[in-house]
Amino acid sequence: MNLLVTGAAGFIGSTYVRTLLARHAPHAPEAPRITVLDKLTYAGTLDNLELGHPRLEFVHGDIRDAELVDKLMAAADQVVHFAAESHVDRSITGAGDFVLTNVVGTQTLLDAALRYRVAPFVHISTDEVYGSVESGSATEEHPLRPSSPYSASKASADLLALAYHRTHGLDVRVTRCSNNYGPHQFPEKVIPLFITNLLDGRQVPLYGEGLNVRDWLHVDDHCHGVDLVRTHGRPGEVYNIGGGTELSNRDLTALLLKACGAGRDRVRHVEDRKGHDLRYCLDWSKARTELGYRPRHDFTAGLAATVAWYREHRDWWEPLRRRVDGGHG
Ligand code: NAD
Ligand code: TDX
Repeated sequence: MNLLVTGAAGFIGSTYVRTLLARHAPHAPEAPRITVLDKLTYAGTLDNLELGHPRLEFVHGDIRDAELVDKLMAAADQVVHFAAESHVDRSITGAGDFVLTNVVGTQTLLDAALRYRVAPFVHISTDEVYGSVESGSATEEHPLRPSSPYSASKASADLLALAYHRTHGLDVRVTRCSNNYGPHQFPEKVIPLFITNLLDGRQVPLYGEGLNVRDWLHVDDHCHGVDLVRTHGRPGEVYNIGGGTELSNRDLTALLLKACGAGRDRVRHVEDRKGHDLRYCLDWSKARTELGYRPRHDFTAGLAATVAWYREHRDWWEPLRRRVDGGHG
């Protein structure tokens, strides 16, 4: 079986690929062969991938390159599509790449998948498509009310993917997950940004009052959920994948300060994010009842292990910080 995985030089995609490769012996004949397509934007790094693995091929390219995508899709049996511009703050200062990669790139992949009837096509969407959920939790039927250019581009891609199922009968499956954390996350997202700042003796920029709430999901649990959808999900269906640990940014920051042995003086209150969603919260009972999904990682232990990973892997994150520094204090 040939699996095409897009965006797997990034955080979640690379974790997914490492997990799949580790499941079998390197030369096991029944194990999937994986082709990664990644453009290596600022967010992608080959350090995330085991390049010498006999069942892994890396292709450097853009998901909008229709000729390249056609060639790869012709050789693929299944697709898991992670590639995206993924950072909300960047979409506020410039939305162009978000529309090009997240919308046009997804459509380019869907068109090619349709030509070769590649199935399933698992599309990785996000809880942000529902917009802020001020109370209760969003089921898969909740209206889509994205707030940022990022989430609007992800909602567009998500709806396009579902349209290829309704119009063409393509076996598309969509996952919408909550905020991921864990090793290998690019140090612009709140958890790795705050950890690496604290390890470097800097302050952490907390937006507004720090009262916004996120539901934290360990990246390994997310990858487990994605694979359940790939192997046991139903065509045309959406699956929410939640983490079960709701925290305000203020409370999260307090945990990170403690884990890094830093005091409250290291918090700098900065201007709030424009259009900042107050809260995300998913109802993931569909994934639980249909697929047997449940998050397995305890947040306290998972966060401690994540802090330890960043402590021990300066060689991984220092070059990435240099790519983006100037924007973060
Ligand atoms: P990431 O930014 O770490 O990685 C994205 C990868 O996509 C990078 O390797 C980048 O080089 C690649 N890429 C970007 N544009 C490309 C293009 N045009 N062609 C080919 N490759 C391209 O992102 P992530 O955090 O790993 O997120 C993966 C997916 O999960 C995204 O679709 C994101 O929207 C979704 N998601 C992420 C989270 C989260 O908490 N990180 C939560 C919900 C959903
Ligand atoms: O410097 C910061 N200070 C701060 O207070 C940053 C970067 C963030 N924050 C706050 C904003 C959010 O309320 O922390 C919270 C989390 O922010 P991000 O890490 O940027 O994540 P979020 O905006 O919630 O989006 C993430 O989850 C959903 C991913 O980046 C998306 O790709 C995913 O779709």
